[in-house]
Amino acid sequence: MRKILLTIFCVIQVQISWANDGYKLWLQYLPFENKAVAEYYRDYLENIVLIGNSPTHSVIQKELEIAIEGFFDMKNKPGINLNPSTALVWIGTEKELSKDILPELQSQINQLGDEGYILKYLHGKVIVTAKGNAGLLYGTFALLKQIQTREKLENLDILENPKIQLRLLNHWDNLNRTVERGYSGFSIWNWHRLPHHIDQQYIDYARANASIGINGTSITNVNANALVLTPEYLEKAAALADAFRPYGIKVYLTARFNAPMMLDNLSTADPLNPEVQDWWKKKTAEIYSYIPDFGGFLVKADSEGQPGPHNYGRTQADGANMLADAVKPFGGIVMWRAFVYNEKTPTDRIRQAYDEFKPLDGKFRDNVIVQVKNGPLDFQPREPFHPLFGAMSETPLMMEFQITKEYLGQETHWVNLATMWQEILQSDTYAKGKGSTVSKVLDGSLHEYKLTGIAGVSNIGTDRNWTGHHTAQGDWYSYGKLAWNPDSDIQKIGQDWLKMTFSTDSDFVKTAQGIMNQSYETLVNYMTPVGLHHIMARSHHWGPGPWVTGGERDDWTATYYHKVTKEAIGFDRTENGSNALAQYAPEWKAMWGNPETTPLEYLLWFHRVEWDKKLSTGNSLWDEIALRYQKGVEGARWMQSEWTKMNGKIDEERFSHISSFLAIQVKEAEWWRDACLLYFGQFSGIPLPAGVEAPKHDLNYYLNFKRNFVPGI
Ligand code: BDP
Repeated sequence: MRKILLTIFCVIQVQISWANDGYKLWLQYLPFENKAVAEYYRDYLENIVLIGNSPTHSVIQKELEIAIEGFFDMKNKPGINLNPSTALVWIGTEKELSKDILPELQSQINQLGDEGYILKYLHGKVIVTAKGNAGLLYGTFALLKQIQTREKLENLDILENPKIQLRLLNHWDNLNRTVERGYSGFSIWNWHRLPHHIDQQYIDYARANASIGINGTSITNVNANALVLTPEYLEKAAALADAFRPYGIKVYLTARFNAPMMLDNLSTADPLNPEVQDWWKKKTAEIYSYIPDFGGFLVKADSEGQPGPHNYGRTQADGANMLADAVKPFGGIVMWRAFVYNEKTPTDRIRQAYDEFKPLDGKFRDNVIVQVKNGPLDFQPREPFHPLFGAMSETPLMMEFQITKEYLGQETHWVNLATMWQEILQSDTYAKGKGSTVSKVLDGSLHEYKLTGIAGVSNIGTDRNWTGHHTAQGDWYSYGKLAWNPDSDIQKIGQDWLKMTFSTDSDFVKTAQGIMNQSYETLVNYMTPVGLHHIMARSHHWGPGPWVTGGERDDWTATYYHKVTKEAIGFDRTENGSNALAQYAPEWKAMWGNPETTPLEYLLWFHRVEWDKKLSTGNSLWDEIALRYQKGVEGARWMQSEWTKMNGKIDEERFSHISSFLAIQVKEAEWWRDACLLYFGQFSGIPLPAGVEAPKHDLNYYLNFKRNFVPGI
C-alpha cells in the first residue's frame, strides 16, 4: 500500500491573473479570492492522503497537485509526505480504505456501481471512496469541484452513480484533420505524429472529460474512412487509447460499412455473406490486438451517401448484428445510428427513421444500441423529441446530441445548449403513461434496457480555448453532466461551470447565468421562430437561406420544409399531410394535431397556417413571425449589454473575446431577421408590424451574400 500525503507550506497570496486564454477550461483552479477562504481549504488541501497504486492513482495525484498549485501561490508547490497521521482527506477505493473507516460506510458502498463514488465527511475527515479506480477519479474531481465552487466540506454526504452507462463524445474528425461541422480549428488528433508523440493536449482532453464523467470517445467521423481500420491507423488509435485508459475513457471507431471491399477487395459487403462476416471477425480481432479494451463501432449506414445494408436488400438489424457478432467475444458494442433517410423514399424525411427502425424493434443483438438524434430532422434550433424515443421497448436507444453548433450560429453565437437538451430530456413520450420522459428512456428505467448510452458530437478543435467561443466550453461541460444524470438541474450545472471557469463572484455568476438562460429562446427567435426549420444556407449551414431550393436533393432545401405560398406557410404533418404526427403518442397527437392547441414553438413544424390567421397571442401569423424575429435581435442586444457590465469582473482576455463574439452574434441576428422577413414578406405581402425595424438592405443583397471557405464542411 502506497500512501501519499500532499502537504503545502505556503503563505497565501491572492493573485488575479489578467491574461487567460481559456485553455484550462473549467479546471482553472483559480486562486482563492481572499485569505479566509484560502485558510479554510488549506487545512484540507495540505493534508490529503491518497492510498493505492495504479495509473489512475497517479493521475489523481497529479490532478491534486495541479489544483493545489492553482489555488495557492505557484511558488509554494506541494511537498510529499509519507506520514498520513494528520490526514484530513482520505482518498482510496473500498479495498484501500482503512479498516476503521470502512464499516461505517459499508452500507453506502454497497449502493455503488463500478463508476460511482462517495464523498463523505466523517469524524473530522473527508472521505473519497469508490469501488473502482474510475469512480475514485470521479470522486476526486467532485471534491475539487466542491472547492472550486466554494462549498463547505463539513456538509459532504454525496453518493453518486452515473445513470447512463456509455457517455461518449463523437468526433466528426477526418484523418486529414479537418472536422466535419467543426468550427474550432482542426482536429486535435495529430495522426501524422502519432503513435510516437502523445501531445499534452490529449492528456488535458482526458482530464477534462474525466472531470465530467465522460467514459468513451469515438475519434473519427461517422462519414467514415475505412483507412482507420488498417494497421497504420490502428497503431495510432492504440496510442490514444493508452493515453486515455488511466482516465477511464475507452476508444471507439467508426466503421465504414463497405470496408471489406475497400480494404481487401471483397466483391460485396453484404452482411449475410459468410466471407464478409468472417472479414469483420478477423478485423475486429486485429483491432483488439492493438486496443485490448476497444469499446466498439459507431456506424452511419444508408444515409447521405454512406454504404449500408440497403445496398444488399438487407435491414439495419442485419447490418448491426453482423458487427455485433464480431465484437461480442471481446465485450464490445455497436452503436448503430438511426439517422437513415433517402431522397428517393417518397415520404416526409422526418418520418423515415421511425418507419425503418420501429418494425425492427427486438431484432437487434443485445450488444447493439441504436443511436438516435434528439429530433427527427437534424439538430435544428428547435425540434420536438424524436418519436423513436419511447417506441422501442425491446431495443436499447441512446441519444445523440450535437454539441457543435452546426445549425445554431456555429462557433460565434452564445447559446446555452443545456436549455435545449433539458427541453428534450424532459419531454414526455407517454410510452408508459404520464412521466415517461426521454430521460427515463435513456437511463434505461422505462424499458429496462440492459445497455444505456448518450453521445455528444464534439465541438472541440485546435483553437487555443478548444471550442472557439469560450462559452461553448460550457456546452461540453453540461453535456457531460447531463450524460451522467439526464435529470440534473441545469441551473446548478451552469453556476458550477461559471464559477470554475471564470469567477466565483456572485454578481458575475448571476449576470452570466441570466444571459445563458435567455440565450436559447433568443436564438430560436432570430433564426427559426414559430416552428420554422431547415431554412439555413446550403451546405455550410451558416446564416439564413429560406430561399434555398432545387439542386440535387429536395430534402436538403428550405422550400421542402416551409412550402411558402402567398396564402400560407408550414409543413402539414397531420393526417391531412405527411402524417409524421402519427408516430407520437395519442396525447401528443391530440395536442399537436390541432393548430389551436399546438404550442407556437411547433406550429409550423406540424401545420400549414395562413398568413392572416389570428394566433393565441392575438397577432396574425405574419405579425407573430416578424415580432419574434425582432425579439430575437433585441434579445441578442440585451445579452451584449448585460455582458458589458461584466467588464473588470473577469480577466480582460476572455472578457474581450466574448464581447467581440457577441457583436458578431448581434449582427448575425439582424441578418437572419432581415433576410427571412424580406424573403417571406414577398409571399405574405403584408407590411412589417410596428416595432419591427426596417431591414438594412434589400432582398437582393441577402440573396447574393456569399462567403468563401466557411468552415466545417
Ligand atoms: C448532418 C450534417 C452532416 C452529418 C450528418 C450526420 O450536416 O455533416 O454527416 O448530419 O449526422 O447534420 O451524419
